[in-house]
Amino acid sequence: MTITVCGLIGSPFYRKILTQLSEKNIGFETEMLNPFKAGDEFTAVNPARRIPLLKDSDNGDDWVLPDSSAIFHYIERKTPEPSLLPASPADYGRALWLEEYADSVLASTFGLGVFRRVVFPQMQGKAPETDAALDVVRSKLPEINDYVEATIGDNDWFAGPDFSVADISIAVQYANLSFAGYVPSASRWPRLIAFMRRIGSRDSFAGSHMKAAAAFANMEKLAVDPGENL
Ligand SMILES: N[C@@H](CCC(=O)N[C@@H](CS)C(=O)NCC(=O)O)C(=O)O
Repeated sequence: MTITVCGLIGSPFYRKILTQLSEKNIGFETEMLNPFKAGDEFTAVNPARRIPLLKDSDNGDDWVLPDSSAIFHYIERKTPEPSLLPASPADYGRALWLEEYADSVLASTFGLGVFRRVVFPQMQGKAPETDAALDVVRSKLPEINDYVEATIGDNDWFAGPDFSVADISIAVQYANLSFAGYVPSASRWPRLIAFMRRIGSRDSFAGSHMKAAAAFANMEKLAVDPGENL
C-alpha cells in the first residue's frame, strides 16, 4: 500500500490528514500540489480545485479522493485503530459537528479573513493587508474564541475523553492564525490556549505544524497590542 497526500504544507486541511496518518502510524508519501497553479488535470479529478487529494495504490493508479473530510473518514474506515472517532454516539455526533464547524466557519474566517490577507500578498512580494486582517481579528474572532472556549470547557479534548478528529480539525485552523501572527489571549481564553499546548505536545501534530511554521518564518506578522486582550 502506498498512500500519497497531495497538497501544500500551509494548508490546514492538508495538515489535518498528515496529523491523522501520523497519529495512526500509517506510512505515507507527499506530493506537492498547488491548487492555484495546477492545470486542467486537477479540475478533472477535483472540480472544486481544492487540496488535499489522496492517492492510495491499493485502489489502483487512477483512484483519487478529494476533500479532507472524505479522506479522513476513508482512512478511519480502512485503518480503524487507533480510532480518531469517538465510540459513543453522542461524542461521535459532536466530533462530526466540530469537524464541520472548523472546516467551514473557522476556515473561512481564519483562512480567508486573516491568513490569506497576511501571507498571500507577501508570497507575491507585496505588503500584507494588515488592517483588513486586524479588522477580522477584532470583529469576528472573539465570538468564535468564546464558543470554542465554552465548548472544550474543563475537558482535555473537544469530543469525549479521547483525542479525535474534532481536536485535529480545530487545531490546524488555529495554527494558520498563528502563522499570520495572531494567537488568542491566554488570559481571556485559557482553555483554548491550554488545548493548543496539549495538542502541540503530540508529535503527530507538531511535526507538520513546525514544517509549516518554518515556511512562514520570514514573513511579516500581525502585531496585536496586548492591551486589546484579543
Ligand atoms: N472542504 C475542503 C476544503 C479544502 C480547501 O479549501 N483547501 C484550500 C487550501 S487550504 C484550497 O485548496 N484552496 C484553493 C482555492 O481556494 O482555490 C477540504 O476539507 O478539503
